Amino acid sequence: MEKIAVIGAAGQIGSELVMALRKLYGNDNVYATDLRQPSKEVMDSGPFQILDVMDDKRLIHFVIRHKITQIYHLAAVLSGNAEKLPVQAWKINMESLMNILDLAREVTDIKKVFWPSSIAVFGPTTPRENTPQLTVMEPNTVYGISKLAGERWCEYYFNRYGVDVRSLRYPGLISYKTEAGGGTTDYAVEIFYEAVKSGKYECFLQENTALPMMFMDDAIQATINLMETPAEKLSIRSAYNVGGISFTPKQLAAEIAKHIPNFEITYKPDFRQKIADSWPASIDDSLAAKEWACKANFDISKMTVAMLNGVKHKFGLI
Ligand code: NAD
Ligand code: AKB
Repeated sequence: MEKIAVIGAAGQIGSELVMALRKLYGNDNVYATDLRQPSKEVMDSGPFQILDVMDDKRLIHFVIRHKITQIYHLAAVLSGNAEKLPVQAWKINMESLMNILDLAREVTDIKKVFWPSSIAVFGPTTPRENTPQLTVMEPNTVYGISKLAGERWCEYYFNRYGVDVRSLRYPGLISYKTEAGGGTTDYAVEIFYEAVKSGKYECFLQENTALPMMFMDDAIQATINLMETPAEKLSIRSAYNVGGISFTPKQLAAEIAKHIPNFEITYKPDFRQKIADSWPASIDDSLAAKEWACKANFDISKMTVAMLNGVKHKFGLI
C-alpha cells in the first residue's frame, strides 16, 4: 500500500494536490506536512503534521514511523520572494532538496519522489517562443538558478543512486483555493480576487508581458500522470517542460471584462518585470505529451470562468 508525504502541503499547489492524492490513495494514506497549518479541507480530511523539511533528523523519523513510500516535496521560496533574500532562498531551496534526495537514497521503502522545477530554469538567452525541452539555460534569478541546480541533482541521483525522482517545469499556476506564494506569475491569481472585490487591479507587470500559465486542475492532473507513468517510459530525469496556456496581462484583463464589463486594469511594473522578461513566453511540451500524455484542458476562457466562479464562491457571492 502506498503511504504518501506531501511537504509544503499548506501552499498553493499542496492544498490541492493533497486532496487529489487522498481521493486516489485514501485519506489516511496521504500525510500533509508543512511549517504552518493548511486549509480546513486538508486538516479535516486526513493526517497533518508540522514538519520542517530542513530538519533532516525529524524528517527521517517521520518517514520511517509512517512507512512513507512516496514523497512530494513542494516547500520552496518562489521567484519574487527569493530576490528579496537570495542567500536564504538558495539555502532553503537547495538544502531541502538534498535532504529529500538523500532520504530517498537511504530509506529503501521510498519508491518515488516528486520535486517541482519551473519555467524559471530558462533565462534571457533562451529562445522565448515555444521554448524547447533542451535549449540554452542561463537563468539570472536566484530562484531559477536553484531550480536548474535542483534539476541537475535530480538527474544525478537517478543515474548514480537509482532514486526514482520525477519533475515538471511548471509554468505560472492559477488557482483560487489558496493564495499564490510570492512568485512573478502571481498577478494572474491576484487579478481575479481584485476583479471580484473591487472591479479593478493594478498589475505589477507590463501589459504585453506574455508568460506560460496553467490552471491548477491541469497541473495536478499532469503531476499525477507523470507519477503514475511506468519508470521505463520516462526519458527525462531532470524535469519535463509543461506548457498550458500563454497570455499577457492585457489579454487576461480583456477576458475578465467579458464577465465584469467595468473591470479596469492599470500597470505599475516593479522588480518582478525584469524576472518575467527573462522567462519564456510559451513552452513546447511535445515530449511530455508523447511520453506520458501531458495535456492541458483549460484555455484562457475556461480558466477565467472557473476562477471567477471559484473566487465568488469563496467570498459567498454565489
Ligand atoms: P507556496 O509558497 O504556496 O507553498 C510552499 C509551502 O512550503 C508553504 O506552505 C510553506 O509554508 C512551506 N514551507 C516553506 N518552508 C518550509 C520548510 N522549511 N518546511 C516545510 N514546509 C515549508 O508554493 P507553491 O506555489 O505551492 O509551490 C510549490 C512548489 O512548486 C515550489 O517548489 C515552487 O517552486 C514550485 N512551482 C510553483 C509554481 C506556481 O506557480 N505556484 C510554478 C512553478 C514551480
Ligand atoms: C513564480 O512566479 O515564481 C512561480 C514559477 C513560475 O515558478 N509561479
